[in-house]
Amino acid sequence: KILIIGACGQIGSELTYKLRALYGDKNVIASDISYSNIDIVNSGVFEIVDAQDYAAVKICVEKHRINTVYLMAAMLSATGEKYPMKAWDLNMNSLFHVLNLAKAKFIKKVFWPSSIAVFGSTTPKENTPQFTVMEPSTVYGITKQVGERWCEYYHNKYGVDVRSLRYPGIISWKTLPGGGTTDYAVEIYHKAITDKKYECFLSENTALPMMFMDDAIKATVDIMSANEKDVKIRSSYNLSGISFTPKELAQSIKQQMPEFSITYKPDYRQEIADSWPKSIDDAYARNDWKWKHDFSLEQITKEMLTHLGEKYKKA
Ligand code: VAH
Repeated sequence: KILIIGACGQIGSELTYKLRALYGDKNVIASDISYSNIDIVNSGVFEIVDAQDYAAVKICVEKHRINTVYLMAAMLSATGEKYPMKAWDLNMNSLFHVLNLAKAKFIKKVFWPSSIAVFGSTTPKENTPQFTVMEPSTVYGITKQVGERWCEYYHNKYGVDVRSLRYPGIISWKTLPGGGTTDYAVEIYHKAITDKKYECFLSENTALPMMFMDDAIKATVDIMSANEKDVKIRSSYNLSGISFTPKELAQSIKQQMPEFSITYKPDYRQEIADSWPKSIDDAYARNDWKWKHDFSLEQITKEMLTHLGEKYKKA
């Protein structure tokens, strides 16, 4: 059976829906620190689990006979800069607990998300390679960089089957993201529907690697169902979909909503975004386990405006 830790979050919630559809509701246990996503809580087996409490995680694993854990709980880049030690504690303690449960053979397989935030301002910014200089300048990026090293260590030293992806910014409509720097690319669609205008907290030419949620979920399911020997990189795989600037994103919205307008008011998140790559080279993922993305910016904008339009009409 599968346990998703952080199932109420932006990615965790959509992973829960997808994995339940693939493996059956009863075989996927959703858990989080609170009942913060009522749809997830009410749509299947749900447990309150504090990812920083080893005993709590172990009890849930044993109670439900879990063999695979998706650890999706984390504090993201923007919030992590406000609470550095909380970000370090949550992101690292939760990872150690799951890796140690795998080392002790309580679970067989682990998915742990890394991020393009592992890269810093000394990393080549265009088509950032899989192996390159990584000097992250955010606490979140530091936790992802060191988490990758620990995943690789537990795999090489103890044979733990842990698999990881360096997610870019992820765009989705079902669940709001929390505390990320790329969240502007989600907020903008909500504001386009409700206000027909958006004040962007990044400058207009800030290019960032992005991906539609369906592509991120596909990559996650694909790497977790790949043959163990095909997952050659056990730190974390570069993963890419598309890249765009807030200006290009606003243009794609204007094509479908001519009355939409955008203004720019960069805040403390600009410095975070400026330290990240503009685009990512994910050739290793494409070669090792046949990754490829599907959604273009135009398709993402169509999906987002259609679904959010319906969502707000019902609200
Ligand atoms: C963040 N959405 O903004 C996350 C992600 C690459 C960005 O790690 O912090």
